[in-house]
Amino acid sequence: MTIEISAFRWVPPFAQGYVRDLRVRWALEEAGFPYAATLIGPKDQSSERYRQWQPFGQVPAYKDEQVELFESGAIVLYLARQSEALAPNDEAGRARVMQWVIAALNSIEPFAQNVIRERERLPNAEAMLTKRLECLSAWLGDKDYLEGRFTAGDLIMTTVLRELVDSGVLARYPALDALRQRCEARPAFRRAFDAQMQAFRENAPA
Ligand SMILES: N[C@@H](CCC(=O)N[C@@H](CS)C(=O)NCC(=O)O)C(=O)O
Repeated sequence: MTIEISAFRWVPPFAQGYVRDLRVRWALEEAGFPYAATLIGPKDQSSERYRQWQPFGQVPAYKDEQVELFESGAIVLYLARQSEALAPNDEAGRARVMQWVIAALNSIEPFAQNVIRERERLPNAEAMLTKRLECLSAWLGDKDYLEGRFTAGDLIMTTVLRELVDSGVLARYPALDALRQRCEARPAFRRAFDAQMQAFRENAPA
């Protein structure tokens, strides 16, 4: 299998050793899978070609004969399915590994990033969000769903996008708002929403 990943050609010294392609390189080393790194710079990051591989213009991205992927967590989970060095090969064991990967990325990393952002006076959260939503909207284009058909990716993305409705931010991205509404119109969403609300109705404090 020929594996290619993207990484930066150069970053300032404070970031060296921390760029997120490290996660993928490390997983590949644990698994013993050889790979080649395509080194990119700022021009490549914003090219149409690279955005087809990594919609946010970031590193890392991954490709082999089967798949092109972005998001370090998704790439590591994909590799973990192929190597017992990274996860047990039973369904329950794999699910528990997935939970820790998502816990690191979702329950810990955002808060770590907030602290770092404050300390290093990085662009504020709204500026970052705007940048990401623009990229997400460009990726969606005129498709109905992120992968063309409804998937768990749309499900989770919708639960995030709907948090932005009241702030008015989402209205600035009509295609994303339409995605949200398309997903929220699904009968399964409605049933889930009603079930949650019913519990609240039944248990409202007197
Ligand atoms: N959630 C992404 C984050 C990727 C990411 O933040 N990559 C940074 C390097 S560590 C990057 O490419 N930054 C440049 C940019 O955002 O333009 C992942 O885990 O793959």
